[in-house]
Amino acid sequence: MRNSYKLFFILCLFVLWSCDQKKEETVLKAGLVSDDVAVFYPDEFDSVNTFPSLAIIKELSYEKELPKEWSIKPEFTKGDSVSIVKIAYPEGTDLYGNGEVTGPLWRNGTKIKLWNTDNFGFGKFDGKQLYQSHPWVMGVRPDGTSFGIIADNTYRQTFDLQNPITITSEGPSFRVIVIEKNNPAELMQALADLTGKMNLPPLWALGYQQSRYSYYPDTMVREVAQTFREKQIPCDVIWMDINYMDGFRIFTFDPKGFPDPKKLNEDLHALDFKSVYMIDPGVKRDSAYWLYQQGSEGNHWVQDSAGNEFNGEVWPGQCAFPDFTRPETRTWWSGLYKDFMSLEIDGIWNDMNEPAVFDGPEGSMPFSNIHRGGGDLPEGAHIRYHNVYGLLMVKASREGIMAANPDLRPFILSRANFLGGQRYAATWSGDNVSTDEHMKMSIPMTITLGLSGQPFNGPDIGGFTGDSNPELLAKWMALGAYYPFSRNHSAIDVVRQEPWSFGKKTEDISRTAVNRRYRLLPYLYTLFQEASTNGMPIMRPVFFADFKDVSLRKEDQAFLLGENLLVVPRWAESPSLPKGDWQDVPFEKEDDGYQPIVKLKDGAIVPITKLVQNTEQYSTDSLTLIVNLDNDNKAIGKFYNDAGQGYGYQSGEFELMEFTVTATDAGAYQLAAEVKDGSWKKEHTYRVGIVENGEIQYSEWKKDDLNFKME
Ligand code: NBV
Repeated sequence: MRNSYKLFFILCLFVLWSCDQKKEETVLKAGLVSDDVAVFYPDEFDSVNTFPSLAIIKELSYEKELPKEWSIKPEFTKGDSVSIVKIAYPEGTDLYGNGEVTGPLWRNGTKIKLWNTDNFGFGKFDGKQLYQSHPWVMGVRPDGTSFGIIADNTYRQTFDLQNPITITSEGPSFRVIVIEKNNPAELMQALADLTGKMNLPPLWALGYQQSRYSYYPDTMVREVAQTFREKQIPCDVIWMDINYMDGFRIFTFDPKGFPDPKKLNEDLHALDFKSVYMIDPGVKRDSAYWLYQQGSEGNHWVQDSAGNEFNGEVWPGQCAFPDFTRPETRTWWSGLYKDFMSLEIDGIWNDMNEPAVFDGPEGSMPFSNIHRGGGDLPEGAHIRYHNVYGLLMVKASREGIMAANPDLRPFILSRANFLGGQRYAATWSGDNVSTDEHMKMSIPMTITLGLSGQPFNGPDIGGFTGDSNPELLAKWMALGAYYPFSRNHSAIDVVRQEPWSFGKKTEDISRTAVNRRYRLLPYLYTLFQEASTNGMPIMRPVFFADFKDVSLRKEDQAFLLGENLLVVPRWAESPSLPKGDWQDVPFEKEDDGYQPIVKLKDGAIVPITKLVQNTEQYSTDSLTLIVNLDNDNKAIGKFYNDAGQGYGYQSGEFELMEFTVTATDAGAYQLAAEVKDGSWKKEHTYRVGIVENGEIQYSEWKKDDLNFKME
């Protein structure tokens, strides 16, 4: 070999070697991003088609190498046009999560598909494919230590929860994030750090809400509102479903049924009601419709694979669909809410945003449709963006509502969403059925969404499709008082199911239930504030009361509301309840046999307030502290309070208090009410109710009288 050739050969080898070194240096396959969060990249990791993550809000850069003892390690393989991840876990681990799912709380052995689907009555695909996607599973080991797994991609994928867990995505290779924590509560907070928290909603959104598909015309809306006030059943919100629109054209009003929506909303406000209106994504393909014209001029529509406007059938007929991956389209969409909200509308309901397309494959768009992207989102096929269509829609809706009403907290309810979607909207579980089975299943469904990052959710109370009946509605209203989102809603073709629709008995049971919710508002609002700051679910599985007690791991009839209340429905069969001296709270003098047994934790205090008919009347001037003294004769509880609306709380206009009640000697108690945070210094008077053996004994606490005697 001539010398020059030799030199060239050596040079080539050197270049190859140094490239390889560089690869070694920069492409770490797994590493810690913090002490207990690891990220794993497959060999063929495809950043172009999986980044940016729409679930994760944190930059995940390696801090350290993965420690040798790290136990939950994904293994990546490629199949026939699928990317597969297998994750083995120790036997005896209990699995939870996966977002919106039918079936039990305990997820071991289940298999679901993540492909947002309009699933009427949960009847399609055996109910294993619903409206939202949460590529998230958590495992709780017998000793309570917990891990969480995020498959950080948006493609259509299945989660098969055997051992190993198999995640099969119809997309390119994606990264997997694994969290390790001491217990599931810490895991929840870590999930919220990564995917974001729900923002504190306006207080009115915590009230009981009444809906139907549809109240029409507006006189019916007024009548329903009036009836709540006459019958003294507390209620905060009336919902307007699609029939308020003119021929199902979004952002319009039916001239006959809803001739003056502003006046309607003002009248509702005069009765201290709020109004929420539905907006779907499909825009009627109608050349005479201003919104369709605007969308076409702005080039805002999702395209088919040939680059033409895609049309599909929804309520209004053939529709075009905004391409929410485009920043310009999101800005346009946001802007539409300005005039709409100026009609004194309080909240927005985004439905059908899977998106549902009646004449499309599996009830949606063809996989090959094009979303053009922009900003940091690359162009991609529908199979990539389908599962986040709803998330991007509600992100834009939220921005629009906030711009329209900068001083008010937004409230949006969305049917479709994705892991992390709690940042933008609350949710409900779609079109359930008026059966005992669906009522009971709503408990694990609500809990599971909470364990998947979405605390603000609940089902249609009474059931959406199929006729409800007096007994079912009574049971469901009694339970519904404890859902984070508490709304009665029903389909167009079923019997009416307002609380009074089935006669006095159901009405009375419903009233008692809703009364309880309103009395519990100080506690409930404190839980919402907690969820908005640290991501803790509002409705929690019973095993959160004792992470090490494995006998609680499958319990999904009873549930916890926050840390201090345990709710046991009357129909629960041999529920597994936590150990300890949980005491029944006797809310009413007489038991109607339907209200769940509500138990207060040992050593805990729950603040409640006087009964009001809506949150406009909410007052915390005089609080009742329900107290369950522990063995040391002590109890502690928290209370959060702010204006219930607006953003003053972000600059300190709130009070976060801690109450301590101590029994000093026989029958004498001391109350300490300490402001822990916030600049508010409100005057409160207190009544202390000590619960013991199903009895409650009240005592007034007068100002400057820190020691008081029980009466
Ligand atoms: O807008 C009508 C309904 C709505 O009431 C329901 O809550 C959504 O889940 N919507 C679905 C469309 C059609 C239901 C058959």
